[in-house]
Amino acid sequence: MRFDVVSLFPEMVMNAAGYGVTGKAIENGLVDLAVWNPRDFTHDRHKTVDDRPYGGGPGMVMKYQPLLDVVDAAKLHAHSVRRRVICLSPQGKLISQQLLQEASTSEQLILIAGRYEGIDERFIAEVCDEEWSLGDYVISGGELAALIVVDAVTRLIPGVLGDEESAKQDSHYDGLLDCPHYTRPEQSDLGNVPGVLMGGNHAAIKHWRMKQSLGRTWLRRPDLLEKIQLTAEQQALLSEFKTEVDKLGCGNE
Ligand code: 4GX
Repeated sequence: MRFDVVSLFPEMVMNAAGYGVTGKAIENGLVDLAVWNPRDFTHDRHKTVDDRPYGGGPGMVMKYQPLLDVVDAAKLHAHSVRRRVICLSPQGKLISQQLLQEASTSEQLILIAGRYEGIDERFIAEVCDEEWSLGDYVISGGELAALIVVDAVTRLIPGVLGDEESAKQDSHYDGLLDCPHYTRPEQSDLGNVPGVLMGGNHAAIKHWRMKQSLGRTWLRRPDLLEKIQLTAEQQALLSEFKTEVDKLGCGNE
């Protein structure tokens, strides 16, 4: 996988991606990351990347010419077939694990991180394949959104996560929230670790974790349950969870 991020703040993207899982994946050559600054693709003395909006109003709009040239350069650099140009903006499609899963089969993702009030619409309409959004809130630039895409997609590339930490174990992989996790000490002022996790009965632990995942999803994100088809076993575990909540007023034992 090759990521090409287009940003007026290349160091912000490069630095943040250098940590942890993404940093290791880049180091090991499992993903390539390049950041392109549209300012390097301007032709005027002042390296102008923005201009006043037609029709008036506050703020500035990113000019399309430097962006167009920067995307052409990123395309030439990789000449891949399975390539997508994605603009990050609040007007976009909501980013989900499923959307990222599909994107992870691409060879090259060109991510446009805009600043200011936005980008000349002609660039978005004619050059970008898709527009993606983090959610219904506004941040100051597309860099953090692009970094989230780079991070979440990198986790899905085979070989990036070890077998142990495989993306299959992540919350949202199967459309459910994650189960609770515990580590030492076994007993503390904050409470005790659920007994089943201490017993070494792997089948019982697996069932408990699935029941917790189902239960938490039912309690916190019932909208997610409506999107998936539960197996008969999962339905039984969720019923058990609901009965326990009724009896104990909580779903934790
Ligand atoms: N999910 N922003 C982008 C500038 C902009 C506006 C329109 C292109 C078109 C955001 C989000 C987000 C703020 C980043 C506006 N660029 N990005 N920026 N929510 O709020 O992705």
